[in-house]
Amino acid sequence: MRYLTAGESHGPQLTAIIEGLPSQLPLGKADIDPWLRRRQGGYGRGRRMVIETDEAQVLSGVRAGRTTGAPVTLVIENRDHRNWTEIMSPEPGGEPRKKALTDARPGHADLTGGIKYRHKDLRDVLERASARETAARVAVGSVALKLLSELGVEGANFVSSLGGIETREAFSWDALDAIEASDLRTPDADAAAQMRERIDQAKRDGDTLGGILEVRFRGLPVGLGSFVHADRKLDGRIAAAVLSVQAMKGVEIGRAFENAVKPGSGVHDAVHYREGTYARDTNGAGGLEGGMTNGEDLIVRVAMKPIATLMKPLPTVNVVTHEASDAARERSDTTAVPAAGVILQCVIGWVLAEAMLEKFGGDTLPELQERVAAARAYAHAY
Ligand code: EPS
Repeated sequence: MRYLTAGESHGPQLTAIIEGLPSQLPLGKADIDPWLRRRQGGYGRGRRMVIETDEAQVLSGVRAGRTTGAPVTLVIENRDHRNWTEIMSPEPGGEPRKKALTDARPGHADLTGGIKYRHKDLRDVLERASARETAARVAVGSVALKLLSELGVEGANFVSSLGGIETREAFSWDALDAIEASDLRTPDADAAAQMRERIDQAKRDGDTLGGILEVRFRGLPVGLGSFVHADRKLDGRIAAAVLSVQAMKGVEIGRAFENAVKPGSGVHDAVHYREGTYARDTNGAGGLEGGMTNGEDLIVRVAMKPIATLMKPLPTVNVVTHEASDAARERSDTTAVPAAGVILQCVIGWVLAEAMLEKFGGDTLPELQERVAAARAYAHAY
């Protein structure tokens, strides 16, 4: 299974093509659009999210509510494009450029991207570097999550900390509704109130905030991924997917950084045999051993840096005049930490769905379901 996305932040649309999905997967807008809306949410987002009401058009590969096995094309319209038609036009001309960006923002792709692709209007960089692109990856990931749900796998994402304020309540699968209802994607109402205050303060200061996200999956069969070769290790593939999301700078499986300071006896999960199968009472490994799922919940924690566009800008250099200047101020978010969890669940879901298809194959969902059920029975009785 593979996918490609295309589209600029203020171009007409975002486009994604998914190839290799099994046929007979029930799929429609109702499986995709709620994920797009979730991605748009969260306290601290900017005005762009008021302009957009993201929804996907399904343009190929699905008939009568089921995948056919052909490539699936998804399109998300950028409503804001109507304000940018001339600026974003592919036709020659348009010099001098309107809304040209020349004061490179520290921490953004602007300066390095300008040098690499030889642009002096850094809008040619930022339009594709923008986190707007994650809308396409969420649409793609929502299809993967649908496939996983048909195979008995469920995911969750929540904000573990934001702007230095920590969620103190331990995660529970029973807290999914509370997380969903929270504009900070945390079940801890006290922490959420403090996070809102911190975001309001950052907004007043013209500043931005990062945080730590946690994504979990349960119901994964034993043995997705492999230990036999570097590029098949699932932890490496998950880390690559996570760090490919704009602003994600650190990833740990389970409590990796905490585990690093403990002796092995306090980290590794003892194995027992109970009621005719294997059991672990702890999950320090975060669901992965030897680059493979071990049947426990997958736990991935991710550090997001604060967004690079500051309303109280940092010093920079104008790439045309080479004079000192203030970094460009583009409309942006004070924080997108709650949205990031949604995006991360989608991109990790994609890696898991891909690993499912690698292990179990299948042109059709029923074949895949039969094979996953057989593998579960084998692992239980092993
Ligand atoms: C985003 C769209 C962007 C930004 C933000 C996220 O829209 P605009 O640039 O028109 O305001 O709100 O993008 C960034 C933080 C970034 O660095 O590019 C979105 O759809 O999530």
